[in-house]
Amino acid sequence: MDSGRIVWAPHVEHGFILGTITDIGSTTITVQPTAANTKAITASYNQVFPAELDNKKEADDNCSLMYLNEATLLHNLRIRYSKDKIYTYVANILIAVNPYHDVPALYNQQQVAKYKGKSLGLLPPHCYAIADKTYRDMKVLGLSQSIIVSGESGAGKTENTKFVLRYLADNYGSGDDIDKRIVQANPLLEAFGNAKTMRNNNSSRFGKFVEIHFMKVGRVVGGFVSHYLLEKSRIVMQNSRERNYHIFYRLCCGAPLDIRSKLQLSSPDNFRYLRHGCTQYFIGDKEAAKVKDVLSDEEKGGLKDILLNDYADYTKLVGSMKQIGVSHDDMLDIFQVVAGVLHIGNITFEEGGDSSGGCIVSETSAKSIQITSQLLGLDASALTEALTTRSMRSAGESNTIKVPLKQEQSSSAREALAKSIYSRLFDHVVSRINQCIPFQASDGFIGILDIAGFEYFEVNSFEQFCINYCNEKLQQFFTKRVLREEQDLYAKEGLGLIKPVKHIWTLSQKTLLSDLIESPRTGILDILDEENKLPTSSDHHFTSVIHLKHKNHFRIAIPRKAQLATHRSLRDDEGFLIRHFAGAVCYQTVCFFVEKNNDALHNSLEILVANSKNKLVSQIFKSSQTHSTKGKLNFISVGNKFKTQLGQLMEKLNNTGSSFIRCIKPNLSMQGALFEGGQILSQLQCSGMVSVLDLMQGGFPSRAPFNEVYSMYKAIMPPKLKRLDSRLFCQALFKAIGLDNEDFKFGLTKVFFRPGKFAEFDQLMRSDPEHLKILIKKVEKWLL
Ligand code: AOV
Ligand code: MG
Repeated sequence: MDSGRIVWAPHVEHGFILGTITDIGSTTITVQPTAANTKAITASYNQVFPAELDNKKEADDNCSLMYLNEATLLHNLRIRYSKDKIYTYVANILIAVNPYHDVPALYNQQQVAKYKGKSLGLLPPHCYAIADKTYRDMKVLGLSQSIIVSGESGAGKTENTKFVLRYLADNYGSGDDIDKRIVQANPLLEAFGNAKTMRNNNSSRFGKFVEIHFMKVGRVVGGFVSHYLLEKSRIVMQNSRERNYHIFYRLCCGAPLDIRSKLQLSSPDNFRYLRHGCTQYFIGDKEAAKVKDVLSDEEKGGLKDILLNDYADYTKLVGSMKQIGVSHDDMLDIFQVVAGVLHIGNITFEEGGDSSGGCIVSETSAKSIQITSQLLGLDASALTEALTTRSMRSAGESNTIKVPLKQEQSSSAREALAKSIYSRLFDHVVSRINQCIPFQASDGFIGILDIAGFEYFEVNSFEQFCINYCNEKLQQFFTKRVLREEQDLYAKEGLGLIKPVKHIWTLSQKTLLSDLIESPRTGILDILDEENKLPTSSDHHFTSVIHLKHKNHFRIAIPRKAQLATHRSLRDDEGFLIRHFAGAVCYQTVCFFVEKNNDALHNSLEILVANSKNKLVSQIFKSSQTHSTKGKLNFISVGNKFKTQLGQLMEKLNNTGSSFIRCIKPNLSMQGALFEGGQILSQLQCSGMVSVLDLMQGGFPSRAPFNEVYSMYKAIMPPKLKRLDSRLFCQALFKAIGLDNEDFKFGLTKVFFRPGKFAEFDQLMRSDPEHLKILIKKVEKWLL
């Protein structure tokens, strides 16, 4: 890189900005930005990247740019985004930038039809193209396929998942009910598993893998949904600008009067589990008009969808349930349990006043005990007892004694009960959906994984630990597959065995997973389980054990003050820091890390609900197996269950062909046409896209089809050369001008370049007229 060259220099807000090199030091480069009134930027060598000569140039596939680096990738996305071209490829990986407004032209029926049967790359990049590729691969190779959709909250994973499902059902459906059912399962899943958060008005609070199964003839026969890690804390508590799961508001605001009165439902303001969160919801036409008038424009911005939909969505939900084949009675049974959960939340406790230190149910919530018991098929006094006492078996004695609970213990028993019922109800809803899309036999499937990407918040707890653990596994898989794809492409193009490999970070990921997280006994998951089983478990003790067992591991550290964005600094036994592939994350353990790993209710509650007279309630509790540990709480490990599920998922992924959709959130304010370069760049880094570029650098990352090269330069070439077909044209040209054989390779359809060599070649071709004349002479001579 010489002085005067146009480059991309790092910039916090925009990611990179364009400028000219003004000074080259021993370790740094100084760049004067092209934009007026902008100060010079001095950055280290590896932060400054060569820019394309034509900075308006965009490419469907980043690999056809002359310079393949994170800056040109970001810029390509930026230009395309401004034209509503939200999809872009990097080789076979699809990047999707959330447009935050409807782009009907992208998803209409003509588009669905257009992509059918077309090879990747023939048409503009699209999730339909990926869907069709997986379908054709499944048929031709006889191998099931998976599509892994990832990205941070609000990036568009769920929307893209739905587009893909609908595409497959529309183009390759059996034409009967089953296609519609697979598509209609989504509103049901979203009603129970999605909520408004600060990042996304319709945020999925669970992960899912949806399989569509096909017969040999290539028609849909059925489907299967697996789900992961529903966020349970939301059921009892939400941030003041977030909401609980949609279903609660839909029932309170949208259900017809007879259902609402049967379930004793009224305005969300009357329920403790709803009123602490964001209280805006849609009640009905008249009330909605009122709410809309009261809200400021800013508030309306974020809430518009929600305001308009709560009421209507109830009707849509009922329609979906009917369409997938859930009977009216089954639906009411489910709604009854949802209402029961809301009423549990209204049970409050106060000090008992006697010497036992125990508490009693507050007088004001006596009615809530009644309603809850009635809705959930429980005996009111048994419920009261189970919430205010705990059965203990003292050592050496066979009979159990009742120990009174303190007020806060009863409150936490109540929250545990609500969370447990709702999360098991969610399991039930998913299995109900699976019953509605059954299949006897299948010859293969396409599975779509919609799961939250890497998370890094101010305070990170068990939930982030699980999701980042999962992303660590997916990233490892991603790397492996991208490498393989590169090698496959080279083989297909006849280039022979080339290793585009940088093995280093695949290896270090492996050690993170196998040493730190998954290993038996010493891995974090097992240390955590051991802690849960102790008679007096504590977050502090758990944290100390982790630091003790992994003292010298380079991937883990004691969180130092400077590394924390938290409000207060952490002590050594209050957290641990893990260096993930996407960056270091500090996990704070003192926010119920250990408790969150336990899925079991205490014994009395467990027995109570398992014997409920409400069939659905007893059914959802019968299926779970708890194992009691001496005198202590029952324990069901959330972490190890997730590890097992993840293991099964990885096995499925390993046995299928795979495609990747990387979703990108363009800005934090959820609005269209706003491209915040800095934070998009960090998403590209976290999603492993930047590493993919690095990885490709080891091979031949820039590639251009022969006919592209032909049309780029034919105008300046002698007629003789122009008569050759495009491949021969390229060969003649390259040989004649004496390019170094190491710098490029000829495939069957494309020429492949070493990093930066395509650009050098292009510069050569476009250099001054005198030089060009010499070049043409050379070519003519060679042709003779
Ligand atoms: P997510 O699944 O990635 O977040 P969503 O798929 O729910 O994100 O997208 C968030 C919102 O962005 C949607 O509700 C739409 O309003 C909008 N959106 C996304 N993609 C498109 C698109 N292709 N066209 C139009 N609008 C779009 V989370 O579930 O929070 O991680 O947990
Ligand atoms: Mg989602």
